[in-house]
Amino acid sequence: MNHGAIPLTLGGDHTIALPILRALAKKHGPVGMVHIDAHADINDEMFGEKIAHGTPFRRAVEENLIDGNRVVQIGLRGTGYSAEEFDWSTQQGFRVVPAEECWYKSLTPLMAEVREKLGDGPVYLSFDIDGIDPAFAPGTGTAEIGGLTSTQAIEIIRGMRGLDVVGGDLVEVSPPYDPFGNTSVLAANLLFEMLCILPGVRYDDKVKAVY
Ligand SMILES: [Mn+2]
Repeated sequence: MNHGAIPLTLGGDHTIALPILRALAKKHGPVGMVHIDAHADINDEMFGEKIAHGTPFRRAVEENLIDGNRVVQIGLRGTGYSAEEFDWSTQQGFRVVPAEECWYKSLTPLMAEVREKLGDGPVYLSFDIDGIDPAFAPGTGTAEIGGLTSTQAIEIIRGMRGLDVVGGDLVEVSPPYDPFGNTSVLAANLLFEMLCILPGVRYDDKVKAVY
């Protein structure tokens, strides 16, 4: 951070987003965030723990690391949620986009809305691989059916080009659940896509090269 680097971090457990956001907020103040995930990760506690992979964004709001009015969560679903469970997020100003809102369509129009909501300020991108459907990304610990496609994932990341992205992560890839390595290949490609939308990176669509 002291040398002006933009962190792109690989996980592993989604808990890693919390210390990264702490460091970013020290430099930038509360940041906006695009969060792709099957789960909201806003639990107050998990198995009695305040810091776990289901709680980082509750802590991030409490510690004023993210600006709720500049947060969008995409792909939420899952068997463990009640209808009220997203009320806390919307009270913080989050735009919550459940997976159902993404089914059968391009996410390019949604990303126009996202860019408008996030505006000119600093933005963090937190990408949980389980936001994508297990058909494309089975190698994760808490797979949920009915998720995003790999092309929608690319649309989301490319749709962030032009935003002031100050950091990103790609988390919850779990090699023991990924015996054929296809989830890791997808994750690596999504990180490449992230690299291409960082401010100051020139990307040539035709030759697929980063300068
Ligand atoms: Mn997560």
